Amino acid sequence: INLRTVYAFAREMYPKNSSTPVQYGTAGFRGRAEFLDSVMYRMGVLATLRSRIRGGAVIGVMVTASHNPEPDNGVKLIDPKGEMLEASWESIATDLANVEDSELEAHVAKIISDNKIDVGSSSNVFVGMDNRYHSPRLLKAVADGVIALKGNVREFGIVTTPMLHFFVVAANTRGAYGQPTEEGYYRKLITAFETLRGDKLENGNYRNKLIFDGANGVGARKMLQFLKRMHNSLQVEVINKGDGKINENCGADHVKVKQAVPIGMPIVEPYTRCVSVDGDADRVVYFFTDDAGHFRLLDGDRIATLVADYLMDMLKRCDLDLSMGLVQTAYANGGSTDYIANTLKVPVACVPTGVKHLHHKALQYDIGVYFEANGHGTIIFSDNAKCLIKAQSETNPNAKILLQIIDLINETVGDAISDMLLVETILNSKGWDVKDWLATYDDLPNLQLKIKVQDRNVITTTDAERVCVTPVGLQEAIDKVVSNYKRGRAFVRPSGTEDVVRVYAEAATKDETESLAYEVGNLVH
Ligand code: 16G
Ligand code: ZN
Repeated sequence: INLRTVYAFAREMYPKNSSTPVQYGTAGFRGRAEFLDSVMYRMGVLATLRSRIRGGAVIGVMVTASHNPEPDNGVKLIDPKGEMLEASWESIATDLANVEDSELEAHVAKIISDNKIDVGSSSNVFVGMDNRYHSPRLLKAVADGVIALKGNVREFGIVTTPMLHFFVVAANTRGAYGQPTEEGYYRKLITAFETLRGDKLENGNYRNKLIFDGANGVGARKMLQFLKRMHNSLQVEVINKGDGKINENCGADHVKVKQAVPIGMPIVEPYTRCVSVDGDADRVVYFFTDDAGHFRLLDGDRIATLVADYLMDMLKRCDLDLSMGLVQTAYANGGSTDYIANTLKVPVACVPTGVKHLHHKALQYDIGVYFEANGHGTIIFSDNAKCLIKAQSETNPNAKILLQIIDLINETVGDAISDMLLVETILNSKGWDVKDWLATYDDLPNLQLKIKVQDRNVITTTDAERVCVTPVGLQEAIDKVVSNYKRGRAFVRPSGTEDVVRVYAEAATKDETESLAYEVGNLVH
């Protein structure tokens, strides 16, 4: 390998055009697309080196800015087991993205020698992108980074983030997880879903019909592909298919944060199940309008509790004694946490924001259910759990069902469509509609604020972001305010994806929640 090529490519095609430092954050690099070409190219380089360090295992690179507005784009790396890039490599990624073009050659050489990378060994990188108009250009930059270091690159074109995770794991497990192709992905999920559903398309209060808000993103396209291949097992009306701007007034983030229906909603009967995903389809929330015309949200906490309840029941029916735990973040509604601890009686853990933290904690259980309130999450089963369930399925029909449930779940990362098919399966099996689901517990009113400050990093936190360490005195002031509110809870944390500080508040009533949020917000200014 001639590292001069790495520099030559960079200088000719992907020169660094911004002096503002960038940081590999909660979900990789994000920002305005016009400043990302050099970052993408360098991440192609980095993925190639990372694959070599991991003995040639496939590394994924996804070009997307998820729920961000259309002018933004971003990139995240996927490790061989489908997990987010190992934390210790985040700083390597940050440093590489920030060096000047003239230092690039020497910097790459240093990464190679520091990590004792055999540059002659094989390297394999999968790349995918969302449907933003600048994604193809940026994807080419990633691919060129791989080529510059003589790695093998396989381009999957427009795919959801969870599909790319699926392909990476499928390839690295040599097909044991599924085939690393788009058809392989559809086949695995649809087969499991339709086997579970059988010919019982409706049951009790459950109706086989829903509205799907695709956020004008990849999720819309892929849902349509699912429907083409399904045998009418689910009737889905897809809205925000891609004619409008990605995530604009639609999608899971809009619905969750604004607590309002997306643009483009058809007129439907009250209590019609509606689903929103985000721009790269790794988040999902449900919502509906009741007969008084009120918007009602069923968010990630609801999905987690529904799934945990169902799995607990299945384990009993399978006569299996496996440990199960539920992982949340500080954004989980206090109502859900109480319900999990007191009614479901499932151990519940709280970790910092970001899928990698939730995933990591969930690995500690035989069955780990993790969801962020924003709808990002999945369920993971340990090898031990899978073995025991498989053995039990020889004699126990419920264990057979559980095996199909495992196939339906994309364990590699939160997958909006897979999560949705799971929720549909559970609601159908319980004979529930959204009203029954919402009745399981009451959410506390809650509110989030964004506050612009000079330097958001002066705020540091501990205890899963629930307690501020700096600036000194801030936490005491928050505690004092919170103590005046019935069922009050509030925290502040610097965002990992935007240049703002976020405030979260919940309390017994809507008015109190608003006043608590603004009081805490004022402490931050
Ligand atoms: C990223 C995270 C998401 C988290 C969000 C918080 C991943 C793949 N994505 O989108 O899980 O909820 O950041 O954003 O980890 P914030 O730090 O701006 O509040
Ligand atoms: Zn996303």
